[in-house]
Amino acid sequence: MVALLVGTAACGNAGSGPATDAAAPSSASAGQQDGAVTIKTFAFHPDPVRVKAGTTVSWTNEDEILHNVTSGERDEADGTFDKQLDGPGSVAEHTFDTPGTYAYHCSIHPGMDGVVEVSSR
Ligand SMILES: [Cu+2]
Repeated sequence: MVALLVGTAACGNAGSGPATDAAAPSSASAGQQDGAVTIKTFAFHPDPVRVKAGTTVSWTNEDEILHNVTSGERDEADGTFDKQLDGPGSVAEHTFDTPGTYAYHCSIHPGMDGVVEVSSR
């Protein structure tokens, strides 16, 4: 079945202009990072890590021992995430949707503290 809609457009909504919701380019702009954090010799690199809202930060353990990434200041875990990294090559991820500054830490090792800085898109 074929429906023909010809010559009946009297409502005037043709030619109303191009769509205005084009997606933003996906390339990172200056000063932003891709969210890849490496854990090496009991430290997070880079620290702070700076990303845009909506970015998934990934932590990769390159040490031979167990670490974790726990959201919040040390002794004030906020419960947003708490992910274990069992050994070399283990990866944990968390997506940061809201701009802000987010502290996190490894609850096993004093001094392993990091920050994620999330900017608006
Ligand atoms: Cu640790």
